[in-house]
Amino acid sequence: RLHVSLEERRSSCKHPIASRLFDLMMAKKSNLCVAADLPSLDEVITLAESIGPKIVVLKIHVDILEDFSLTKIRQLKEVARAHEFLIMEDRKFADIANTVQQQFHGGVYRISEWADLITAHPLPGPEMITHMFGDSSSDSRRTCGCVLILEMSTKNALTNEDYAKEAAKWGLIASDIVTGFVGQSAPNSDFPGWIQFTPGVNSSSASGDSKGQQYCSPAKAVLERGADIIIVGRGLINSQDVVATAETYRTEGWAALTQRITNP
Ligand code: UP6
Repeated sequence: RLHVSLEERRSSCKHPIASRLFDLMMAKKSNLCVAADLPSLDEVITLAESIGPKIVVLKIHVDILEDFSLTKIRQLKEVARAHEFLIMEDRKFADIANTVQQQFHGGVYRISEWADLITAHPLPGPEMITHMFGDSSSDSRRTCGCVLILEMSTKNALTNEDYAKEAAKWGLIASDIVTGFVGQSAPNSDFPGWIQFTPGVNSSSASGDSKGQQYCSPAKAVLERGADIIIVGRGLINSQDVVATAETYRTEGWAALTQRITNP
């Protein structure tokens, strides 16, 4: 995967959302995902309108928004359509299938109605994922891709090498649903169609925050850790000029990805 061209990887992926993401990356010359961890959907929409052209994914946590409504999330969908990026709901599902099904499709948020990508912990086993997305006739199988959390960016995380390796195997079992993974390194058993998302990316000199988060630069994430998509949160949303900062992260991330592919 690491040194294969994006065109070739696109042809080996099994999910329409993964194909769309490869298309967006190539068209926008971007591998930037912004973590819009803001308190309101109004602010998320304003941010998305300004940085939309520079990103391929906007990642949100729907349960931290104080003004959530389906009307506003549809507005965000319109912005995503206009500026061509995907919306990832970072829900980190991790329960028995019967519960997760309800969290994904029901409740106030109705995540499956609008999310292009969701995150899930592999901890409960592969059945959680297959039941959550339903059988082959279910719409969610085509409209939403699952991103498995194989490794976390935090200090002392329990997601060690063995865990990530086992979890990657489960991902392959459900490879028509799993479009990629969140990780800090490339697992041996990944395949070209999978997309690696790496959070904990920040260009500042800080090695992390004061709460266990650990940071590395965009170049290190891509060249040393195997990131295809870099996830940047506070490094961008707290900056004075979010558009200029998005452009800097886009340029650095894309240059590193191009370098990795062309100079293995
Ligand atoms: N995130 C991580 N580490 C993980 C998984 N997810 O930081 O292992 C998510 C966080 C946050 C974003 O939930 O939304 O990525 C990182 O934000 P930051 O750049 O502001 O630290």
